[in-house]
Amino acid sequence: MLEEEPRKTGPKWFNHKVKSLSKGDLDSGEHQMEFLLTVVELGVTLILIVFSVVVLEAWRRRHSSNVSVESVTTILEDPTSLKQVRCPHISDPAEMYLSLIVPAFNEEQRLPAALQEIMDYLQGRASRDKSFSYEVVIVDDGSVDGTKRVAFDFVRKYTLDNIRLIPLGKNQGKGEAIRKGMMHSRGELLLMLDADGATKVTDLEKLENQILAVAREENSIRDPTSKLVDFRIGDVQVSAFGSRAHLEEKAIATRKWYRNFLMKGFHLVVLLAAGSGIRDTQCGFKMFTRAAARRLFTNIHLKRWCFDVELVFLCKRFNIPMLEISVKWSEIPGSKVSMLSIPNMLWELALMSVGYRTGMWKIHQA
Ligand SMILES: Nc1nc2c(ncn2[C@@H]2O[C@H](COP(=O)(O)OP(=O)(O)O)[C@@H](O)[C@H]2O)c(=O)[nH]1
Ligand SMILES: [Mg+2]
Repeated sequence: MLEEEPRKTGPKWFNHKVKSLSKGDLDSGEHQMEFLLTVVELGVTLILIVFSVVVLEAWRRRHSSNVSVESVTTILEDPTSLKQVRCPHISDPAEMYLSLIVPAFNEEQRLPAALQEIMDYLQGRASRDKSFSYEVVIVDDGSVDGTKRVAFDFVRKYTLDNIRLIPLGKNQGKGEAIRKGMMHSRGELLLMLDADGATKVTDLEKLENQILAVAREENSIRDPTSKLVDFRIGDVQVSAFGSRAHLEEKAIATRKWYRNFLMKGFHLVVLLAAGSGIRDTQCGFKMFTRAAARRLFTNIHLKRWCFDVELVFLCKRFNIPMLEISVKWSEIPGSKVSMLSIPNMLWELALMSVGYRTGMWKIHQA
């Protein structure tokens, strides 16, 4: 019977291998093939590892000054007196009750209305409750429109003690802007919220009340003899994640398809990268006690859209309680998340997984 010629489909070296198989040398041919494939696999894996290590090391060097040795010397400018004011630091004791951190990138259009709503709420609350003190920290992330001017107008109107602007110079990402804002805030409680007013600012009370309840409980477990009078909310570590998970069904029906794709794909990737616990990691409305913020934001590495996932990862590492609380949410036109953000998000999550798992991203016990 005629021996069937093996099909020559591959490159020369492959056909040579196949030929050797047909000549009855099946065993040794199979072994050679396996050996070759193993070598190729090992080579590719090695190249990937070396590449990841090089990138991570470059990242670590570039950002090593972020962690703990933060630029304490950052200067704030008072647009009224034009005097320079020293920026506070998260390692200083709290000077007020609540800080609101607003990252802003090209928000000339959306910022004024959102900021006005925020200021009206804060002023109203302060006039009802004399013990309530607050500040708003706007972080301008290298905007090229009139964001800085809008922010300075508010600083002039409400004074530097109530509202301040940290300019980052060049665009660094939402995560980095929030980190900077957190690092230079004075509150016992620190809330991050978007500049477009997508969340009702009054919802902060929901997060605040739940944080207070959990913090009191944690405090009494930690020190059963302590009285509530001695208790400082900022000293207990708790985080509260605003969530739109309850709106998901309706949102899927109304949101653009790529946003749904982002959301759905994200759940899976987030689960792999940070584990379970928070259903909506990406909501731009999150509150931290000062102690929790100090620990989280002196460690965080990711600078753009996935920093929220790293926050979940770090909360778990530090055993910081995470509360997920439903908030009202309106989709405001003018979003900056686009299809182009997807590769960056995946890249950030891959970096995070490799960074922590290989120990190249160290965890500081701030
Ligand atoms: N710092 C910084 N903030 C950004 C950047 N892009 C968007 N933001 C801010 O992140 C918040 C949410 O942005 P938005 O585009 O509305 O995102 P979405 O609501 O998730 O679609 C707003 O406060 C933006 O100003 C950026 O590159 N850097
Ligand atoms: Mg938005």
